[in-house]
Amino acid sequence: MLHSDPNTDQHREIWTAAEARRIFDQPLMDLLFQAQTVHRRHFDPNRVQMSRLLSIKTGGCPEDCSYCSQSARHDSGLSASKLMEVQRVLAEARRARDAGATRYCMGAAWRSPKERDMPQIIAMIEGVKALGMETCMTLGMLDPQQSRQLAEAGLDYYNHNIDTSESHYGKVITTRSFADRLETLENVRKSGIKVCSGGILGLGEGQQDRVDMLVTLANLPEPPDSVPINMLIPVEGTPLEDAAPVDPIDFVRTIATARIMMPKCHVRLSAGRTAMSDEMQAMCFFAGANSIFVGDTLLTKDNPEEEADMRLFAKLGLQPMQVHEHMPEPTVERVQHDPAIPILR
Ligand code: SAM
Ligand code: DTB
Ligand code: SF4
Repeated sequence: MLHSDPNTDQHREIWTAAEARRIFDQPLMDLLFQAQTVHRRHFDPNRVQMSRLLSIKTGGCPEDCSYCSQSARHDSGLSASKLMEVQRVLAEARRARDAGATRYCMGAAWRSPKERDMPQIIAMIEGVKALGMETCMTLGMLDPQQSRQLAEAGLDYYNHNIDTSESHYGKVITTRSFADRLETLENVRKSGIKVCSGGILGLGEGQQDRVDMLVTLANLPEPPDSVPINMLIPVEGTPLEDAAPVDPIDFVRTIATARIMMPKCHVRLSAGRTAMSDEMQAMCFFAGANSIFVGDTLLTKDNPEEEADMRLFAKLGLQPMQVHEHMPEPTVERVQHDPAIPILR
């Protein structure tokens, strides 16, 4: 549905849950074709952005997210660590850059950062930027002043996931609300940092929750620049250790729907790739995913080895996306059997 925005006087798409559900429920071949068509309008379909994660402060988190290995309330066997030294972070970032990552994402198991940690955090942002990489952080909730401090330090992205639909949220996390998450996203956006926000599939949610999560993201005052779609990595000792696995086709449908609803964002095929076949990942890329985490560890759990990803990229003819790479203006051709559908090369 098109609405006019009173602030900018421009028309923008505001999605209803029913419209989004119609997209999600289409026959799979129609959904994939639509998603790939939208994808080609805005991106080179053979380029995938590569981000590298580092846990700069692991475990001991006061929040009760029922999927997470790092919550102090679950017994996942993880030992908590203090905030990492800046020089160690920079050494790791340099290694990631040399292995092809263009964005460095630093994550801390905090409810929100403390004032005393800010100088160290700022030094990490400045140091990673000096290596020529894009910077991303995920540190929990931010107030307006903290967002401004990070923006002034030059932070490019802030990751803060809404995780699931508003109605399923309370079954997964009780120590902070869905509204708290949206408030941090608003503070981040107003400070000028680009928003990275998505969620997890496999938390016991239904199809409508998946669609509703995408509706919330797409209807933010500005859609996020990056949308990570994680597949739950079941962690022993957490309440979700025995959660039912996600149907791979439903996962692909969610990626495709995200691509169609947020055409210009980077849709990241995030946690859970070690449990995905090459074929499933290929379908996710065809559905419009164009970003991944590389390196054999995410924050605390496994990710595919570098060699496995290199083999996959070679098999699929995929290339890494460079920093600030933009799509050249596409040439529009029309398919013979259906003149309404543009094909872009
Ligand atoms: N503490 C910060 C926060 O929650 O905003 C940042 C770190 S937190 C680990 C980042 C995100 O990782 C979560 O929002 C969640 O979406 C994802 N995540 C955590 N554990 C996961 C798991 N076991 N499987 C899949 N995704 C997970
Ligand atoms: C996101 O959406 N996924 C990443 C990143 N943002 C910070 C984290 C995935 C964590 C997977 C579980 C772990 O490694 O502990
Ligand atoms: Fe803490 Fe983030 Fe894990 Fe929740 S997801 S327990 S906030 S580290």
